[in-house]
Amino acid sequence: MSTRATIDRIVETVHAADDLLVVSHVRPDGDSAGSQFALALALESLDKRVSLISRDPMPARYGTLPGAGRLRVASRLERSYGAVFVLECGNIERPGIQGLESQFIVNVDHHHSTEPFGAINWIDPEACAVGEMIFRLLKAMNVEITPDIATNIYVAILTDTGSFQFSSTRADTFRVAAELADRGADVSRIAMDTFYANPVDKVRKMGVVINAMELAENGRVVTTALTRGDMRAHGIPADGSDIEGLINYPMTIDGVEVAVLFQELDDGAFRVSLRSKNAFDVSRIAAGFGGGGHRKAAGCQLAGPLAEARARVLDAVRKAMRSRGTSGSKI
Ligand SMILES: [Mn+2]
Repeated sequence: MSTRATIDRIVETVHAADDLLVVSHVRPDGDSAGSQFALALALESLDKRVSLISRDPMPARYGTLPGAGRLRVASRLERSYGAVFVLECGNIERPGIQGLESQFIVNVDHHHSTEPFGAINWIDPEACAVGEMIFRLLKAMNVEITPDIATNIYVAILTDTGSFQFSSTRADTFRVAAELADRGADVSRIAMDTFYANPVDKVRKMGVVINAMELAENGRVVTTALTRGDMRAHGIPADGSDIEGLINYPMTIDGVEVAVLFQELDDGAFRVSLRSKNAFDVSRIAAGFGGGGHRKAAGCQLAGPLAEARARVLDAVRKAMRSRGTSGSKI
């Protein structure tokens, strides 16, 4: 089905339903939060009844976004809805919410590995953020882009493009961003609220991540870890689900092409975040361990201990690099 036809179906679905739910993935990030709030505000402007549910609470920097107050934290649906938007999720498990399977699902995502688990599936790997897709959907629905909606979509795009640095940033990205600024998104205030309002523990975690760095493959790969022991040693509460952006600083090392962060979970397993600077496709590494994501940003989960998890991932990266025979060319 063409993109146009898919969007038309989504618009029809919205018009036909009164009672809509919008969910996104566990451990919310800027794209999931901004997209959820923007869509909820837009649907409300069409006089729809809208519910917003997340399994995890919002990180503080997104909890003050317009519309965030409507969000309810829950891990189970109590009833059925006219339609349920599932935003930025690779599969039906990603929201961490029970009871989704039986709902009429509209799946909106921009990961190329996303499964078509919805009744309607709009998957656009070209989109720089789900927020960009929401922008296009609102246009198709003739919804007015208010300053509150513009703010949310701008946050989604700003964070998911790494502040307009990733290769997902196209000329169109700036056209959308420009329109959002025209519609009242305060770009400098949003940047301050998003990147200069970290809890002190988040910055301490960054210290741990930097101290734990190890280079491999002649400096082309950097691995690092956030273990429960290191967190304790630095007096950081181990509640820490918020690791958004922590992997970015190791990525700034000259010559590094791939960065891997191992975050120890309560059960001793490791959540693995992978990033790539060039054409190296980390989503294939993640997929090899049952995860997924984008070519330049992906994740998976591995059993501990850390040394073993690290060796397994490094081995997979090494094999993939050698079979590609890359020279590590920069882009
Ligand atoms: Mn995204």
